[in-house]
Amino acid sequence: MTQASRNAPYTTNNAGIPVESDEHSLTVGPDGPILLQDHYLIEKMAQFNRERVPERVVHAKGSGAYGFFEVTNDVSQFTRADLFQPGRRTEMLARFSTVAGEQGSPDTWRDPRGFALKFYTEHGNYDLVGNNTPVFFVRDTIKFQDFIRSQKRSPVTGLRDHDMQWDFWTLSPESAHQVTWLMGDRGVPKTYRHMNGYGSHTYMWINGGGERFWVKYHFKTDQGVEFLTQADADRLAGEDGDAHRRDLYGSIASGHAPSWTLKVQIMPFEDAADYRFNPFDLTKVWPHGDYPLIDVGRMVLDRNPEDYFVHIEQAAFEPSNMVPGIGPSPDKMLLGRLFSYPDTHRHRIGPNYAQLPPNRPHSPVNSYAKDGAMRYEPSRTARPYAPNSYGGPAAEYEGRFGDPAGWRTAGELVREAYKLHREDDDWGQAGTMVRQVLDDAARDRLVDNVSGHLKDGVSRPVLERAFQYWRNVDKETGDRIARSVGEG
Ligand code: HDE
Repeated sequence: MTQASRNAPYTTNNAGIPVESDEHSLTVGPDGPILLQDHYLIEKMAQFNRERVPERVVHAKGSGAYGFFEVTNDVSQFTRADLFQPGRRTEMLARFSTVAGEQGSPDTWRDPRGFALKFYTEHGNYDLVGNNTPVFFVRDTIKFQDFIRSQKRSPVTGLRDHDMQWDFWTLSPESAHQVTWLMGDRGVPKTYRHMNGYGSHTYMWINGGGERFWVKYHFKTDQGVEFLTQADADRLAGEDGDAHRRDLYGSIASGHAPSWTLKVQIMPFEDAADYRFNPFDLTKVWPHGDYPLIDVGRMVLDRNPEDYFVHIEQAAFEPSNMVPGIGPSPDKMLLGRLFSYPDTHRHRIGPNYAQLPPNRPHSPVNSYAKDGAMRYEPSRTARPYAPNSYGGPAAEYEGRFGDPAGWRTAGELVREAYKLHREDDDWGQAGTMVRQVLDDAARDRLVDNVSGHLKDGVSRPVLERAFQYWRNVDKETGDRIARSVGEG
């Protein structure tokens, strides 16, 4: 079939030059040697060998879509951030992911799910990079790398290893709250559409008058929270490793755009110092009775990316992308993340990753950055330095975008745990969840999931610690798990 008869565009090489064939290499006679001058053949092979960028070191398997966020409730008394002003509608990108699995791993492995959002606001990109759980396994950045390695593959066997996982968790009691979430129903959402998203950390909001507030984000799925049992998850992992990716893409393609309702908890700035829990400790939640949920708006994902690699594999989310009216908090995990994400993007994608389609702001970029590999946008000024007297961009933050985020602090340089607040401990909120949030059936599934996980390759000394870990969370639950696994 000729190209003309197929009414298709003619094939070119990467330089736009029409090519003669995708069937036959250039040879001397039909049976002769291939010629080095077959530039197109060489381009095809060389391009193929360079198609991979390093996968994300965590959250490698994921799926994403574009959409919009629209404000439905006036929260301008708490923040001046453009995207949260009444009447605002902001284009956005979301990516959902598992944590420990590689790119080819099944979507239905038991794991927290990444819930990464990029809002293309009038004042630059705002990235809120959360999970489907409101807490995390550790509370100090310095332990994150070790935690992740305990969840991934053994350097000896190349296999994932439950003994490594429980060895780390039982030596890190601060993990108990998140492990309770992980081993419960939230550990395997039915689809990406049937899970909530959380900013997890405490952040700062600043209003137009410069007043500061602490804030936690809750994205409640409008599809309802639904989960898979371990048996269903295991079956699907075998039948269709891309079940969640297929569901998200298919539901958007068929016009069933998933949506989430954003609510926030607001803590007055002055409350933090004396709150009963450390409000910046990422292993803790703020009970809703203390700080009720306030409606903000609605997030809708209604557009699939036209090219998965360009828009999702190269998407670069960074918690450090905070726009005027939003800032960090003293949460040690959040502060560590502010460095890590841009660092990983520069390594994984290159110094000019912010110019790629999913990462490019929809608002003007007037930075003095220039050159570097794969640079695409021209410099905005003939004078690539500040200050300059030739009309180049000038930082005049105070005048137009209000007070920057910040807080007063002082102290000796130490390596110590957070100071405890009066109800801080490692087990209390996990125990409250087991006893007051889970119903009997959910508790039964938690016991089954933990027991099943412990029976699969966890050594005796670690097992004993695991039984005590769960007894510390809730005595009865710990006893049930120990009986089910077989206490030594
Ligand atoms: Fe991440 N995390 N993280 N993480 N994380 C990454 O950045 C990191 C943490 C989360 O869909 C990496 O682009 C540190 C908490 C999501 O592209 C890396 C710490 C939460 C995604 C990184 C944490 C997250 C990542 C690897 C401890 C929920 C995927 C690839 C301080 C609140 C984003 C990348 C996407 C990805 C660092 C802990 C969520 C290595 C240092 C807590 C959703 O930079």
